[in-house]
Amino acid sequence: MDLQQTLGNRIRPSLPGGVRIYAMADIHGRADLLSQMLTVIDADLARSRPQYPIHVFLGDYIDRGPETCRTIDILIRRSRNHKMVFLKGNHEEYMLEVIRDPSKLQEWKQFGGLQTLRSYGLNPSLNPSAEEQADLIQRLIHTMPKSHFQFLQRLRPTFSCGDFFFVHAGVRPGVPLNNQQEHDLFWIRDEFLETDEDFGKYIVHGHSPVQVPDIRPNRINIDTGAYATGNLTLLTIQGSRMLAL
Ligand SMILES: [Mn+2]
Repeated sequence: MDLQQTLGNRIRPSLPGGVRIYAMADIHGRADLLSQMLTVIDADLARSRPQYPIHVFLGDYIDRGPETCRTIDILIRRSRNHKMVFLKGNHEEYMLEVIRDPSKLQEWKQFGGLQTLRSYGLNPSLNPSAEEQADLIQRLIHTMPKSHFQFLQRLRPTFSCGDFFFVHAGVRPGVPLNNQQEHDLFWIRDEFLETDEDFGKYIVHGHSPVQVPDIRPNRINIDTGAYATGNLTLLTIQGSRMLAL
């Protein structure tokens, strides 16, 4: 892709020397695609031998796809010997919300929570009563490995490196990057997607599926709807070069 053409007169964003970032968004339980991509990264690491490789995941690891549990396992295991940054998506925020308040279970099911429950071996009935809902969440809490809870609780809202700013959904126009509300960072769509405001950093995000990575003067969207399309995009950034695969 020709970023320079897209950028016009804006300055090309760049990373500090030696840093190579591998970014992925919206895995949504597709552990199969994640594993494939990690193999691609391993080959790239062996070939390019960057000084400071960093994996950045833009959130929405869970729901919709069939393998939430295995997805989180793979990420936790790999983070033991790789530098990895895990951002929070709206789905993880909602799951933590359901654990606090089981009455939100019905709504969670509407955006793919059922697949998450199933991946942990739970099988709720079609219309569970309030009592069943509370019981189900209790069972989820007991079934989920502690490490998975920690993973969910430690997710960060944003990550910034050099001229790049990584976030799940986007940022609110007109608000400085260091003063954004979490709800916007995890959920925002139109107000962010429609603006060409220069945010001071180049925004790398997911959350709003596109057919191919959408590169704009102020942002790049790498959510290619993996759970439905089978296309998980890997964005590699080094210096001021970006490569989407
Ligand atoms: Mn999302």
